[in-house]
Amino acid sequence: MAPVRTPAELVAAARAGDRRATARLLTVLENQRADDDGTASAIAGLVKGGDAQVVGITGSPGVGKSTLVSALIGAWRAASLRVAVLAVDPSSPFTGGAILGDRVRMADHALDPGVYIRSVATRGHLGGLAATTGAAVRLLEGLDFDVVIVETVGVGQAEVEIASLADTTLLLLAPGMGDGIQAVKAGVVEIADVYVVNKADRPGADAAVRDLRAMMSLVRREPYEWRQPICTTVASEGKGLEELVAAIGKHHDWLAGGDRLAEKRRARAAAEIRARLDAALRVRFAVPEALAAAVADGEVDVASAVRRVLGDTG
Ligand SMILES: Nc1nc2c(ncn2[C@@H]2O[C@H](COP(=O)(O)OP(=O)(O)OP(=O)(O)O)[C@@H](O)[C@H]2O)c(=O)[nH]1
Ligand SMILES: [Mg+2]
Repeated sequence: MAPVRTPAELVAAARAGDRRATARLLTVLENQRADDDGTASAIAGLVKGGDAQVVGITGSPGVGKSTLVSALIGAWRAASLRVAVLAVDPSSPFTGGAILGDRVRMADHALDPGVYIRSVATRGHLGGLAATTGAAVRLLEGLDFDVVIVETVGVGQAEVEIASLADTTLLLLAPGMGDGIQAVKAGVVEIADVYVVNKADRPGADAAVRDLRAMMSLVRREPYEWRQPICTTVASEGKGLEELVAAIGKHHDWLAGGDRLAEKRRARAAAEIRARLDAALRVRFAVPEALAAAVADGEVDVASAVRRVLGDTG
């Protein structure tokens, strides 16, 4: 049996492209309890000071996210950048069929030591996406990846959370899905930095771009604010990739100007701390069943119940 490797050994191996070591480190982070982080802290201390470009990709199921991720990996690898992908599945506590599909679509890169792909399940984890994925992103940064891609299906809270995590957030749409309208409803438009109309080989792509333009013209922007570009791609054929990569680079340059990137990093750190704090508080301050019953029966009001849980008798 192979000897157990110390965190320092694992980090050195992961930096050299050993994917099993990277996986091991991520597993340690994932399995840490909300209120206990001895080993995780040791690892965090070893991987300080990375600086990756974090790119979030969200959009409805089947819109082509994983196919685009695979194409983007190809583009960045061609530029000799090390790329890590976290495929987040917010709906499942396990890594299920959808992720299997992801693996198939990203299989081109399976043997490349400069690429690391991992599925992350967030349901059932205290703190949700921000807590689980935030730590993973930071670890990958510290392991000297140049780009960390976070793919998550655009359902519920996940797409808003991804924006707080990523430097640049891509919103993928496909023609004929009525996506433009859906996006407005969900407020996703606010969080996207780059729009991508994928499946441009299908009818309706021009209309989708027009819809997006019309929608954006309704939003007032100050001159110093970022204006989201609209890219069109055929991810399955690698079409439009160059323009998309350029748009992502441009947004990164815009962030890097002024204090915006540092501001984003601070906001990301704060979101992660809040998520973990939330989880830790829930563990520390469990709600007694008798107290819940008392509130349900109207004997105690909720505000008093909260004070009681916090041990605040004053
Ligand atoms: N015609 C066409 N098909 C595409 C394009 N991009 C992706 N597809 C196909 O669309 C299907 C879904 O692609 P995925 O990349 O798995 O989509 P996804 O958004 O990752 O899906 P989930 O992870 O399940 O939400 C696959 O069959 C792809 O081959 C495209 O540009 N044009
Ligand atoms: Mg996918």
